[in-house]
Amino acid sequence: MKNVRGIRIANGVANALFERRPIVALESTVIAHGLPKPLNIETARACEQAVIAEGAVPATVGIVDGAAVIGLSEEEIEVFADASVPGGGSIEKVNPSNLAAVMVRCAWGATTVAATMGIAFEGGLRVFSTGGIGGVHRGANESFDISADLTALANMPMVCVCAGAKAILDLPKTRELLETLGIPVVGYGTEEFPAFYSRASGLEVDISVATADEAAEVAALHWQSGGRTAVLVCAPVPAQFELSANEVERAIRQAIEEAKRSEVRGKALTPFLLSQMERLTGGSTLEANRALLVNNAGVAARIAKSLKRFM
Ligand code: PSU
Ligand code: MN
Repeated sequence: MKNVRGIRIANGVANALFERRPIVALESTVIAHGLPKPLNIETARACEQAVIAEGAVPATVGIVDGAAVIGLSEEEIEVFADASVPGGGSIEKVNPSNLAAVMVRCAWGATTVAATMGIAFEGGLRVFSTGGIGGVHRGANESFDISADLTALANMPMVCVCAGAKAILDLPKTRELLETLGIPVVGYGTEEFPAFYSRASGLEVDISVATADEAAEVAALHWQSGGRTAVLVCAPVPAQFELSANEVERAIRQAIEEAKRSEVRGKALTPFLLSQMERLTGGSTLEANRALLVNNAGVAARIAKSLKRFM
């Protein structure tokens, strides 16, 4: 293990960095707070395997005993999946605003898209894969709840592979903000901004690409021409796992009502809504969530390989 300013890079990842091999960063909030047991550990393993199968190195990121780790071990990933911190304590959801606080307390923390990207970028990684990014919540004009994921995407020149923004959000407002922040939105095998559980949203992408090489080329040109932001590569959920937009929308409205009744807001809102969606759809959102996470990890690995031509 190597220590870089509070960041610990696992040996396998450090070697890959040294040898300039492709690496894909993965987040841990989806493991600890996004998916139920035992699907969370199965999915975390499947994502790492999907990266390896494409010839890249997976690096799951999380806070372990106060250290920001790039490349969690299998045992550490199990702790995130089981919420079984050695010596007790819970696993906080960590975004950039509470990251240092969790590190100072020597606690464990599951990193969101935003926190994962920050740590991974600092460690020298340039490609990251998740399920759906956070964005502008419905009712944000009252609550001001806009995910720190968007701020991170605006500030980190990395490729972020996702299945669009989570459908529980206000997708048109999220799409507007991505444009405002100067973040290129690339459709991977789609002409539309995907809607997480379903493939279409009616919203535009800046460009549609068919291959990882094309996606890598868009990112390289963005950065070579003054872009300092992330490039958002959006791969729709595999067709056989797609849910109908109508079914999803009905469940989302109920889930949001439930959140209001239970007065859930802030960091707890996204995990709450995702678990309500599972309940309201009889678990079919979970199947879609798993499928898109694994698919994205493979796409990210291919892009990481291709990006090596430019770096
Ligand atoms: N994608 C998923 N499941 C998740 C998340 C993303 O398929 O649980 C997590 C990510 O970690 C993302 C976070 O960064 O939800 C967004 O939370 P918030 O809206 O509080 O910023
Ligand atoms: Mn929020």
